[in-house]
Amino acid sequence: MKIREGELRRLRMPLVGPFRTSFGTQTERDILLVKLTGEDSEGWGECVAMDVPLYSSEFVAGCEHVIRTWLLPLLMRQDDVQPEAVSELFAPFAGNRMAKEAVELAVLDAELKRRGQSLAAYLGSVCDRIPCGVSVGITDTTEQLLAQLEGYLAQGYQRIKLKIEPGLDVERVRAVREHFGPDLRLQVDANAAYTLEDADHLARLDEFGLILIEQPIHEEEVWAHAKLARRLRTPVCLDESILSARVARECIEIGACSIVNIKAGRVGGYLEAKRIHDVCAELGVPVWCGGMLETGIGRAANLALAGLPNFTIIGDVSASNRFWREDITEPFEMVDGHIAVPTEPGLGVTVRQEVLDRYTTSVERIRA
Ligand code: OSB
Ligand code: MG
Repeated sequence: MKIREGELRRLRMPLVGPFRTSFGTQTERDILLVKLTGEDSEGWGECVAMDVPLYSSEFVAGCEHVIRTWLLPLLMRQDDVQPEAVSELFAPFAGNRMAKEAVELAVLDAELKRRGQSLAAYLGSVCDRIPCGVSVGITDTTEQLLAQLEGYLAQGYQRIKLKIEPGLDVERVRAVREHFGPDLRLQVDANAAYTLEDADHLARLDEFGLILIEQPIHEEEVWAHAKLARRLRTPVCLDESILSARVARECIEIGACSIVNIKAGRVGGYLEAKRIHDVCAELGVPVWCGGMLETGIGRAANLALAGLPNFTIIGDVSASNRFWREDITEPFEMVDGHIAVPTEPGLGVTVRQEVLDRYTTSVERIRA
């Protein structure tokens, strides 16, 4: 496929409610979309970078700059672009994985539409629907947290992830356990808010039967995670630290984690995400699909990925209305605690132009 035109579009979309993590509170999302047009096909990609570099070093304006200045011009100089060649084409540029992922996803969508194949079938999905979990932000009070969980469980969510931070951890988890009982599937995510010094404190979570604790320590301290893992009964899962299949293998081999959160944006694309899935399967480590407050575009791709066979832990796969009053594609709805995996070619979603235009703050077109 020859790429004729690239479109970079920024959106500002309000969240249905504030989302607080140990690194900050979000009330809206600044989203970058990439649209690629070839001779007979077009495709969409979503960049998951946040507007401020708090979760990782990438941020949306930086991704836009990288895509506009280096990635798209290089892509548009190619006579034939195939999704399998994109990551190698971009390999000379260090890092910038979220920028690369957005472009690769648009190539995948456009090319798979030409091939008449869904992203799920292409990646090797074995499921037609995915069980739903929800990531729940830190609340001001325990009562608010319990009320929110009541609501999510009534809707059918099958697993709860609680964001935690020092001071809002053990007692919150205890309250949730006491209120909802031992059968609730429960895990926590610290977004790197602790250090190895907190090992004894974090071991107090052991009594609550958590599925896992996600990224307790700074992303660069993988050896500290290995030492922590030996002091906890709760399995340690890594998110921010896992930047590639290579890193995933190393982290597993040194014992830094026994479960992996896979987010395509964090690792540079859905093909690298699949490679991480494969490495983890080879090493006997279960994986689950993370999320980054995606619109229907990124959500469709996550559903396709989450259907791979080693996604044996319920992920942050939630319905469109978890974050949005109105989605820019047809909304993903949860039925009996599951969301159906799109089956149409490519991402299998249609962008609603009228909704898109209402949330758009800027559009830039780049021609070959
Ligand atoms: O650490 O998993 C995380 C959202 C933004 C940045 C980091 C994380 C998250 C979430 C939300 O937990 C997951 C979702 O999109 O449902
Ligand atoms: Mg996380």
